[in-house]
Amino acid sequence: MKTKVLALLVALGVFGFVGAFIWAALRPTPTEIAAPDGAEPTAKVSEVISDGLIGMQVYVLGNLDVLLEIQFAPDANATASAGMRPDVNFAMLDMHMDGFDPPLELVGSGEWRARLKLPMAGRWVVSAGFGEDRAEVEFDAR
Ligand SMILES: [Cu+2]
Repeated sequence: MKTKVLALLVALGVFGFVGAFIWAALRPTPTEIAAPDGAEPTAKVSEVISDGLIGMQVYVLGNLDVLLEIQFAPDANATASAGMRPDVNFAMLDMHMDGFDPPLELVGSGEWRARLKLPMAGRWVVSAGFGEDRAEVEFDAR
């Protein structure tokens, strides 16, 4: 009787172990937050700021969804490092609306990404950098 229970427990353990691997292989992958394949950014900028080179690409995806990609390559003598989160600000042009700083996801060394929904359509400007030292680019949101 004892061996039967033991055999059952071992069988369940093996089943669970194998099951975990099957689940790992079959589970749905998280929705890829990436630019549409081969799509050109709606707006982009590449600018030398005092700490290095900063690049931004804005993809307007429709339905007020926007994908922002940022790359920061610090100079050798920069005070900002590639792992330092840049300050980002989205603001509307010609409107007295509060700007906002979206959550950023670190996707690589000095590479950041934000996916967000803007509160309204129109002309926006996004800036990124460190303190007052930043690059900016305008785009139309729809
Ligand atoms: Cu507005």
